[in-house]
Amino acid sequence: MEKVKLFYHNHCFDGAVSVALMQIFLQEYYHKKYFVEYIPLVHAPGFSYDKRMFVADINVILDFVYPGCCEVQWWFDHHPTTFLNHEDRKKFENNNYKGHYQWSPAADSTTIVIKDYLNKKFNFSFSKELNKLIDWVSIIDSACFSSPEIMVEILEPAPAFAIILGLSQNDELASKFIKDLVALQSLEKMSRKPYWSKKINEIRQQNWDLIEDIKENMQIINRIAVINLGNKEANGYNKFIPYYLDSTILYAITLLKYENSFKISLSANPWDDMVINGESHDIGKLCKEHGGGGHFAVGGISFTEKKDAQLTLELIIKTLKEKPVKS
Ligand SMILES: [Mn+2]
Repeated sequence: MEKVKLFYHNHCFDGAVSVALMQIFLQEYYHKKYFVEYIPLVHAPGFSYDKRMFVADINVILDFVYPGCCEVQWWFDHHPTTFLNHEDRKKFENNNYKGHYQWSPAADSTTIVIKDYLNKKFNFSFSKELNKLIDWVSIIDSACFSSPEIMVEILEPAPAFAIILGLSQNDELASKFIKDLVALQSLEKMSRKPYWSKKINEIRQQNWDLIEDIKENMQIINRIAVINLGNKEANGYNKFIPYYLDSTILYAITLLKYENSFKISLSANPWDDMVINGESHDIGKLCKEHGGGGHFAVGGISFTEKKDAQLTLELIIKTLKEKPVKS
């Protein structure tokens, strides 16, 4: 039996679904059974591949860094940051690879890159249900939700599984998710299995508890929501809840407590016109000024001491109250 090794982006819904899609394609298109191994990868400073990783008959990398060596037959990604260095990028641009490689930085997910490529090159289509799943993955991976309800009420299986995979530190859980998705080819059917329905209920309950905590500890002044959860250890945070509770909030700043640290989570309301038009404060930039980082509408800063976190929180609130300056 041929051996397939599938490397993918860990703790990520897009990565895990991409692996399932690829396995479904290989099995159905080539009418074969494979010995399959799933290997999660995480971004870390100094990450690089080692040729000894790619000893299977078929080596696949999905939703992760460009491999830059000839032992990988399939590589699909959409991350703009996929190339580790300039030489790798040149190699790829000069078609210096053997195999099926596709990089689409404008795509909302790797699943859509896979779908389009397999359709064009092999005339292969996934089932209607899997295509619906690919749409969900794209919405979730690009955070283009029509409203905060989707990620707060978690009524649909896709956001539920996305949250479960994102929070889990357990690689076995991701492997089980992929295996079950390959077998059932339906998140709807998976969500009715006792193992997964229990997990889905747990994260829904956790979220309702968090909503209560936020309600009790949120103060809104000048459209800025200040949420102090610094007295209770966080069990995962959901940055959409403030906007779910009050859609007029423009910024939400939350103090979170973890086992050995504190964190400020800062975001701008992605459904507010000021944020959509880029007229709000640049959250990532603001966080960076205080030692953290992020994107235009969401960011975070970590601290070891609570008093430092509180001091920074006050400084940021002061800046948020001022009119943003265009840079
Ligand atoms: Mn992705």
